[in-house]
Amino acid sequence: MPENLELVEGWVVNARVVGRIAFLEVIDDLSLKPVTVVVKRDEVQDEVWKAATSIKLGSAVRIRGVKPERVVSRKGRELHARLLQVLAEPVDLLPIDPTGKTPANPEAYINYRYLALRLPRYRAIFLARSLLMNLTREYFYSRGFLEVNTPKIVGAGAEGGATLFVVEYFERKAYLSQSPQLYKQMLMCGVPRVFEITPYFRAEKFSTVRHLNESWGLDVEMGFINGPEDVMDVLDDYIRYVTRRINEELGSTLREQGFELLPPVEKIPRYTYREAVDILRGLGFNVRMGDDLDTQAEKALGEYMERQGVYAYFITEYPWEAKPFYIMKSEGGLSKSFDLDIRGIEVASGGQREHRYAELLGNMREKGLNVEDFSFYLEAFKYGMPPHGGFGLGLDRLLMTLLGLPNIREAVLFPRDRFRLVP
Ligand code: AMO
Repeated sequence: MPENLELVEGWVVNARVVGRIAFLEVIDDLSLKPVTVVVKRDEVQDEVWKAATSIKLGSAVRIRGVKPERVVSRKGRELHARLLQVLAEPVDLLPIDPTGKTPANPEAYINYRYLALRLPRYRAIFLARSLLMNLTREYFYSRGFLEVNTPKIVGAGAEGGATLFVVEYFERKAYLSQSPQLYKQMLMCGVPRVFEITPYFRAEKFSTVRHLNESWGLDVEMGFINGPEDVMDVLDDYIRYVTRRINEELGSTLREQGFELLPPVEKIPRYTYREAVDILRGLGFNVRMGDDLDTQAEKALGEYMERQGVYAYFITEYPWEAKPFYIMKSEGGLSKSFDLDIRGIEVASGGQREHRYAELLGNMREKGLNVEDFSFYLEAFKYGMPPHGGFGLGLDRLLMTLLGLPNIREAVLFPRDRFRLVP
């Protein structure tokens, strides 16, 4: 084999022959643009020319060749082939056009995600997702948070019984974890700051563009806080960090692909629930104090904020009755809670927790919970549990709002919804 040959391995997404030259576009590494492989009749042996001119789109190939001194291809990378090996040919019609010219049925992009990943749009989404995960780890790791992994098969749920998936666990009934809530709080009795990147399993019967039955979240919990503001400060800084870094690292790529990438976020404004209700009433919504804000109201509030140039905002001090038992009460029936909304979609929620044993028991009884089911959790509140708080953030939703995706299913490789269990 001649010296100094470069190697390209990947899939042929486009091919054409012009006289005595064949051009193959091959997607090889994680870049969005293919490398143009130029095969010249006079530079290669007969079988290479034959393979290049009869190649089936979608084939997996291994090519060796030389890089030209001057690149002519507008896509920026070029290789002049010497050797070409077809490793695998499609044996059926491709359900997604590899050239991207003919759009497929929208379901095909989910059913054949691996083929969709050969297209620049889907590569870009999942490059952004991978970067988001990395930045998230890096952010919390470098700020003294312990990364933890809590059980996903559990004996009790924190977010309401109706949305638990039941699992057969030998002679007993168990559930898939809705969130690490109970465990991350218990850990506050031993370490000051934790985070977890985790799946949430929720048996919600919704069929919306923002709900999945298996979604991925970022859970954060911090001890020794002075109030929910300390937690919001961290979440605010994290959002500023990831929006800035994603803009720096993938901004032009994502915009080129047509995504309406969220610009770097500045300090996130905080509105109380009462203020949000007043704004909504001003917009003609009939919201009663105490109501949770529904999707329509959230959306309208998002549009209102966007008109003021605000994409991300906190809504604080929800009525306690609209919040889970673990959230600390505050005066006037309110709570030390917050939600973070981006572009009119709830992306995170959290708050200060009730860390006092007696008050926590009271909260649980008020919400009608069977205290015995939670005794393992309550134990941790007997041995010096400090004031603490945290949040849970939907990473799929964050990616969706960052890129302006119309549907959360686009942000997940193999989404799980009520009707979708395969692939
Ligand atoms: P919550 O139930 O609000 O809070 O969930 C936190 C965030 O997770 C995301 N999320 C979902 N994303 C997609 N599909 C779903 N079905 C789904 N459910 C939730 C949302 C939501 O804001 N334990 C608390 C958090 C805390 O207080 O620390 C909790 O689970 O973006």
